[in-house]
Amino acid sequence: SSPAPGAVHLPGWLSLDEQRRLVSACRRWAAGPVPLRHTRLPRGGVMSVRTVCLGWHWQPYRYTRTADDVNGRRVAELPEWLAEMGRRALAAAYGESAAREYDPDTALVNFYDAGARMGMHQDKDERSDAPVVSLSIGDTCVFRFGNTESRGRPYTDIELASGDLFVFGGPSRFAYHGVTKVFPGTGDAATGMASGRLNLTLRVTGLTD
Ligand code: MD5
Ligand code: FE
Repeated sequence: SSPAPGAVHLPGWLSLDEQRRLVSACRRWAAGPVPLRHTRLPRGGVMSVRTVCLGWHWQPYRYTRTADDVNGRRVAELPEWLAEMGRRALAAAYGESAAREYDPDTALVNFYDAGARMGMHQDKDERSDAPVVSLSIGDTCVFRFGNTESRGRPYTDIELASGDLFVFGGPSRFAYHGVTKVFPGTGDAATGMASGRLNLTLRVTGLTD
């Protein structure tokens, strides 16, 4: 379905096997070279979500190649198979011609435990307006999809479940959004996520070294 112009939600787009492979790859990336961590915010806060990045390292509010806020190591490369999965996602959402030109260079992998949330924010550290591909695995969450003007109303609460694809393009690319709740025990342990939620986003940073 399309909850807003440029936004496309395809429930259950990932097969169980694809989910299982993504979970196991994300667990490998979580081990390093830059380990999974709670991102520190510039004003002293710490995010409840834990994150690991590929290609480029995101820290609020910029992308770097080395994780100077964690351990100083260079982030792992974004594998070509994952960029290819991003193109297949774009093909499913927008069609083949949009997909051919899509070349994501970073992935952010977010792990949510039962208490984790993500406050309303815009993703604007990228120097590109290319779409963001979002893949969810594990527990169902409430995703709050807002507007481009403010954190407040109007917004729409959408449940994102295991296997769901969401593509944010066009005017929805810079909408405020967040995760207000995770429902414990709603995932299928066969994915490899015994508890919690995993979200993987593919993005184009528009940066060059
Ligand atoms: C998540 N992650 O479920 C979400 C999925 C993040 C983040 O928000 O920044 O790591 S990505 C949702 C997204 C991306 C770009 C635009 C919009 C939503 N949007 O306009 O709603 O962990
Ligand atoms: Fe975001």
